[in-house]
Amino acid sequence: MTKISIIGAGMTGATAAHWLAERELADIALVDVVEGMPQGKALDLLEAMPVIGKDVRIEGSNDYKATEGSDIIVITAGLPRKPGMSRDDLLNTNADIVKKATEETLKHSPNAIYIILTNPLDSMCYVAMKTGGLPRERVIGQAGILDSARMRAFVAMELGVSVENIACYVLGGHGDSMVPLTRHSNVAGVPLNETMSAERLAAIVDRTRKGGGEIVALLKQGSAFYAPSAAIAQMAESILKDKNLIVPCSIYLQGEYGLKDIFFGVPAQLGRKGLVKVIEYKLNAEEKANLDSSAAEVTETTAALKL
Ligand code: TXD
Repeated sequence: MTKISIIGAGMTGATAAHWLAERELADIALVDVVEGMPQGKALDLLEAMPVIGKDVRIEGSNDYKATEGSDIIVITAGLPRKPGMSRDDLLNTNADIVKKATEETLKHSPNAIYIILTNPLDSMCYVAMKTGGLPRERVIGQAGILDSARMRAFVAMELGVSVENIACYVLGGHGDSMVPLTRHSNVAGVPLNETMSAERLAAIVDRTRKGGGEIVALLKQGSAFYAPSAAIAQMAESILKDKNLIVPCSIYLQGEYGLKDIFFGVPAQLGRKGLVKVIEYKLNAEEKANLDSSAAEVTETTAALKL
């Protein structure tokens, strides 16, 4: 049986286990530093399997040995944002956590593909890749599926159309400088800007950019977890089933989009070996300028890492 280990059994990690178990994709190990918590959540989820009719083994542990033989390692360990706190505030605390999680899991699963969630996302991907000495194909950050899904949800609400008909692409860094590409987004093939007024579209773009903060402000503690963890399940499925799904992810760029040496949100094809290919859109000058300024922010944050 294939196996997915999730490091950090908090809101995002545990909810990812839930979505993954529902898809019966792989056995699951949940690891966290809090004593008893990953064990308790894993047992509770395991006891739900007879009800939903899925044969999935789920183990919770405080020991990295539980991750032995994983095909995919998901890292959600870290501290979430508090209201008013930027993603970058979390930088070096979470870098240490991601570093340790990468080192420890690699000992038990030398060939695993890493899906990183911990914020600030693009920089944490860099930490995992550098710490593990991993090829870029095996380190993929989750942000773009979430940001694009938020935009899709807002468009669906605006137009009263099925979410399935709506394709949106949000690229760039996972921060307020993210770049919703309205020209490439569409509703059943109709360009997005032909489906609503420029004002409504601008409002949706703005809400998308601030989508994470909107939830943080509402929850008062913690940050979004349902949508981010659903995105993990979609990525894991494309990898394990070698579906070659193209979704926006944070990928280490080596010249694509004119950018180098940073993790950055771009459309990426995901298959059994992880990253198969970066898809490059033709961008106009404004789109390119927006991506460049988002890239400058990511570069600055990553440069502040004390590795
Ligand atoms: O789209 C995205 N990339 C994101 C990112 C969407 C949602 C959450 N995002 C980030 O993931 C968020 O900003 C945080 O940096 C992480 C985890 O968010 P979550 O909402 O799941 O936070 P929780 O509920 O606090 O869970 C974090 C868990 C918690 O149980 C801690 O005990 C555990 O991480 N933790 C650790 N586990 C293992 N090892 C170490 N060292 C460790 N430190 C903390």
